[in-house]
Amino acid sequence: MNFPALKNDNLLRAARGEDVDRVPVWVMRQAGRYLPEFMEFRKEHEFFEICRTPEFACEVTMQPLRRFDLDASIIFSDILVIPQAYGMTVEMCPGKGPVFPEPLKSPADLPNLQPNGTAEKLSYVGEAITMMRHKLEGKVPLIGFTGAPWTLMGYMIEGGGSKTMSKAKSWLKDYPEDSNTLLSMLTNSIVDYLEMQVKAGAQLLQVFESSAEHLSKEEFLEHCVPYLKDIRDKLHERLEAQSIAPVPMTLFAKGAGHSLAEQSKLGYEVIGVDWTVDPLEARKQVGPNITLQGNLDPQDMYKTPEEVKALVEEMVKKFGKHRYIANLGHGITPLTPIESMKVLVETVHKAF
Ligand code: 1CP
Repeated sequence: MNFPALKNDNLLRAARGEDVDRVPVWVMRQAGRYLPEFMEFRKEHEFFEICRTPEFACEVTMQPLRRFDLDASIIFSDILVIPQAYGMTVEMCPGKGPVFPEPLKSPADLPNLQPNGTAEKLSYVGEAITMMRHKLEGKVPLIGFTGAPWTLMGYMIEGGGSKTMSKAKSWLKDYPEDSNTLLSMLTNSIVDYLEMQVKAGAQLLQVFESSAEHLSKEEFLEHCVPYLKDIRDKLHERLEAQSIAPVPMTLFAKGAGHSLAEQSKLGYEVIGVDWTVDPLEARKQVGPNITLQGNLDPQDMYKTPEEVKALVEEMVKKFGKHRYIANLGHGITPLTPIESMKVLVETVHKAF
């Protein structure tokens, strides 16, 4: 595709276990609601209009990079574009988050889903990725992403965010075969979607299993892990068959700190951890050949700059310079002071 040469490859080197000049840092949801320029942009444009218009998606992806010395960009989109591609309506309600007016009520609704051609229907994400690679001029790598099967299933059944994912969890128990059908359907679509993102220019892929937090360890191992492994293995097979080099992959299973050893065996180069996990314990669980990403509590960003600095210093010291990508333990929240982002990024960079 003839993209501009990469100038700062610390993120990719960290993911591959190579030496870095400085610890790379980026922030989940780094584009978005805590930035006044994003809020201004949102006044003019509906959320999914931004996702579907490559120029707009690139503008919003660029916003945090103009303010902070970040080591990665992540393409602006949402995990819920896959359910949309299946024909489900998803509305983004300001202050409330995503809403599905017609969620899946029972397995009888499954035949209404239209999984064929998901990657083609989401070609606008690929166009945004390709455009962004050029606009970045090689400044930092570009991350592509997807929701993981269980997390997407949860939203499709609950009809939006949920404190408990209780309806979706009932499906796992009451309709095990239909749940497997849905999770497998999503797995196949995700592989197609990620393949398309790599071809479009994504340089690292993050898989968000954000709703793992609602499952027990046993449930996570049964309903998430096999599909997460499939995604990685099938994507690699697919790329290899076309002689396309694979890109590093990150698995972020929020609330699954109970299964880091199991996660480390799935073939992902990077494992993201939330703030409930102690960095030293995480390293013990995943061993030396995995890169860890995380894990400041997003709530800590509301503390004073001095406190944020001290917490970040402690975090980076515990993770160490090698095989580490600094991040929050989940997405940045809307009222976070901008100053905290500056302190986070600067403190990480000064650490070693
Ligand atoms: O900057 C970036 O990180 C890229 C953009 C991005 C990403 C990676 C957005 C934009 N969403 C996501 C992923 C995403 N979306 C996840 C996985 C990460 C996570 O766990 O936070 C999830 C669960 C969603 C679903 C979603 N979309 C929620 C959560 C709802 C809930 O309570 O469960 C919300 C609030 C959204 C809306 C959204 N997505 C992104 C932004 C900037 C926003 C705010 C919407 C707005 O502008 O009105």
